[in-house]
Amino acid sequence: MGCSDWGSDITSTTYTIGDEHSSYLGSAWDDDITDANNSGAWYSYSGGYTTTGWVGQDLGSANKKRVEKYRVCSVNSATRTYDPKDWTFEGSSTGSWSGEEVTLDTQTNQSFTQQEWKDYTFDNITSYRYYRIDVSANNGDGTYLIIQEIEMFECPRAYYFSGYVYEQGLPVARTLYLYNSSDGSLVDTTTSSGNGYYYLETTYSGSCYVVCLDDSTGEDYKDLIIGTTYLTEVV
Ligand SMILES: [Ca+2]
Ligand SMILES: [Ca+2]
Repeated sequence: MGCSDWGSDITSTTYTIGDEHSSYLGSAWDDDITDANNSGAWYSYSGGYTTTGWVGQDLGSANKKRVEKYRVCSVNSATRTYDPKDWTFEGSSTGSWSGEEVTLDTQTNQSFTQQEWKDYTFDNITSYRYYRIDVSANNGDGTYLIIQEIEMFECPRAYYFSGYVYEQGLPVARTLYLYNSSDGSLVDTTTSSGNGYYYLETTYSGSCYVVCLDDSTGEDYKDLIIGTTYLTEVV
């Protein structure tokens, strides 16, 4: 996807999760892209060094992010067989990684030069608490899978839906509901009082059905035409 300004890396050593050697905890996120051997690089480990594995972030329940880009920096070593070759980048709401996770990006046959950053972007409309990169193959080494650094980014943009509702009586509290027009799932909601113009800022991008309800009566308002598809717009 395109984004005019990706903002800052959202990752942190304090959020780290995954299979890694205890000497290298958090080293995928520590901003150290130089030191390959003394905890500046992530080594996949599960009881012993492994040539496949995963590392990720638990951002916390109050800090979910809508990631649409990540970057991978190869280890600062002359040996290129350590590098990841095939992987998926996944988001999850539970962190159980038992099948509920969503694959957001898939890469195969990737190769790097020494200490090289590579950027990967994709479309994602959901904010997740958990993200990970799950590597299924390295570039041929029989012992190690090493990644020097990973970063993740949100596109700091907002979308909005706006609509006019005619008020027949005194202003009352009302709620706007946005539904995904493809699968009918509720994607956003907001409560507002007063009459006239309603404005809902949302992270949902795309087409939607919108319903506006009077909270006291449950009455819907036909000036937002029920069954009509609307589009959210970039602010
Ligand atoms: Ca970082
Ligand atoms: Ca690092």
